[in-house]
Amino acid sequence: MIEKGIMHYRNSGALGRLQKVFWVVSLAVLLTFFLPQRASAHAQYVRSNPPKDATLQSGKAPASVQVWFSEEVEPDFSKLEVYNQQRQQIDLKDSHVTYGDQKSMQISLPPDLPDGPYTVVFRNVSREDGHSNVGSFSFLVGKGTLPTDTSALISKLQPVENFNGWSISIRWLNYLGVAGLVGSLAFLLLVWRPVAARLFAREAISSGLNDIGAGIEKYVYRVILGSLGVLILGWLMFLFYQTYVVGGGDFFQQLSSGSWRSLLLSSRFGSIWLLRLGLIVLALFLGLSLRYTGRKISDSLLSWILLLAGLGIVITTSLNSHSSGTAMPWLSLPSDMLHFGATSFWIGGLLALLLTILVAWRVLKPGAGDRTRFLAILIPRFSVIAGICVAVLVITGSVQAYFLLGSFAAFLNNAYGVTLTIKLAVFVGILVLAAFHLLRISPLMKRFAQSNDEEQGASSLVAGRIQRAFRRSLRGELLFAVALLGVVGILTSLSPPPQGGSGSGSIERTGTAGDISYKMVITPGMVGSNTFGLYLKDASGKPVEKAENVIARFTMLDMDMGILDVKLEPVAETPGLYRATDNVISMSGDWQATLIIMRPGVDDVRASFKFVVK
Ligand code: HEM
Ligand SMILES: [Cu+2]
Repeated sequence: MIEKGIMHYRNSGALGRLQKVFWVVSLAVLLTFFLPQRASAHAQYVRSNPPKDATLQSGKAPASVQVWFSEEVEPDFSKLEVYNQQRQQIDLKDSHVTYGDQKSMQISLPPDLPDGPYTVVFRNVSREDGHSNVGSFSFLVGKGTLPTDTSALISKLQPVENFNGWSISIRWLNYLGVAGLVGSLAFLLLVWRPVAARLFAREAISSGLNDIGAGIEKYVYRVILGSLGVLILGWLMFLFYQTYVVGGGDFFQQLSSGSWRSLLLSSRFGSIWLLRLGLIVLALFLGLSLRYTGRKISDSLLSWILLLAGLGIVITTSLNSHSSGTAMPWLSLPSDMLHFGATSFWIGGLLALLLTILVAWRVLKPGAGDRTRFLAILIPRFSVIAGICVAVLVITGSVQAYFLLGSFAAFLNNAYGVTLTIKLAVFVGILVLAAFHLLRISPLMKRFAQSNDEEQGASSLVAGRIQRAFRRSLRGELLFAVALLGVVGILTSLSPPPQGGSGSGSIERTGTAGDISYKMVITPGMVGSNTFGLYLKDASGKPVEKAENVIARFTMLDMDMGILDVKLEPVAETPGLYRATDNVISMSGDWQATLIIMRPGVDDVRASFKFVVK
């Protein structure tokens, strides 16, 4: 019976419009992925001097080591250390952020360092999102082999896995608190006010409008105070959690160490934390004054200021998110703010909508048609706001995904991408329910509201049954939404996948030279010192070990700089690999490399390729 009634009044016009919107949005999303890719993630290793895996000439150990990261790092909570083959720390313990470049760190080495392999380990905390990262790389002075296992050195730095239950639940609490505060308030101001006016003007319900209004005010007030409580709890936990992240080691030991004080006073995280604390206190003050001056929330200037404070809290969340560490923060930051703002309006609004119906159902008795006419005015108004939020979420979400994933493959080939895909699946589930409310229930209620027919009118049994189904599926929608925020807590605890392209990585070329097939890797492929690794195989697939002389000859194509030869030396532990570190790449632009391979008793072979240095 319900199904039949619903099918009968199916609104195909709105559905058609929704489909068009869907295709336009999908196309827009698709197009963004054809744009060039950019690097991002936590503060990752980008390049260094000496470069990773460099082989330096005997007796030419560097006087210092410099490392560049993909994001700015917290000076007080980031460090480098350098170890020799015996795992003794040999640096001068003066590790510091490079003056004028927050993305780079330096450390000095003692003079007359003996030949041998050295390993640099780093532990940093990103200034952008507060995540910590540890890693290592090695270089070789003179002959020898590069260390292959540096895990013992890394574990000395007490790495913190950013992905853990604390991080996820703190973020979840924060999302719930902001959504409750901002969304319920926005509902009262933007949905309930006009709806109440319309109910009154059209005399849609026989009596009880004031009772409903008072009931909603009471509930929303409780939601606001409850949300503020959740926010305070979440924000205190965040401070303790971040203390643990920057210090590493044992959670409770860090709590009692008092290092949270220096974190508060000398890190970007600390400034944002204090700013947000101020906003929460302001919101609490405004909320309490609303109460004690006896004002109606829906009818007071204070409420608008409270809403602004809530949006301020939204902004502090974005400032501390991955979107503040992208290559274009001026675009991704506002986009993230809109994303989280729309989330809050929508999900907090859903909660307030459910509470409103709960209150109204107590006041409005069944059988009079009041409930039908009430919903016929309430649902469309809420749908306008929810529809705008969904559109904003899809557009800004796509912008975020473009910056943080960079390719379609990244939706599936790493934990971050898979989590985002799961989030989208939950989102689609919510959308199905929302579309059901917007396209089926809402038109039906409007239709029923216009008639007093016993079978198909405002007070009919069918109307009552559809309303019960509606309340159930609305509760389902809210549950899904709360779960979705949990998935987002997981998402923002994970590291977005590292991306290739400019800023990190290396230049790779493969090809053939006579009977030899080669693979050349230039790391980091930027102006300055580079490591050239050339791997050679003969026609039968065996590594070429007996080359007398392997030369990489470089010419700058944009400007005459002459011919620059680099002699590549065989690497003992890897047959077929020839390597050298050199700073021939002295300017950006188009370069050509010619590989010349000389073997005894065979003609020399050559191959050339071009590459671009940014
Ligand atoms: C097409 C749909 C969507 C896409 C592509 C998308 C994508 C993203 C991405 C890439 C992030 C960045 C996460 C990070 O900082 O590492 C994000 C954050 C977030 N998303 Fe979405 N999202 C979508 C829809 C939604 C929906 C429907 C909701 C909630 C109802 C939502 C809530 C959030 C929240 C709360 C954040 C965290 C913001 C922050 O920490 O600053 N998203 N989203
Ligand atoms: Cu991160």
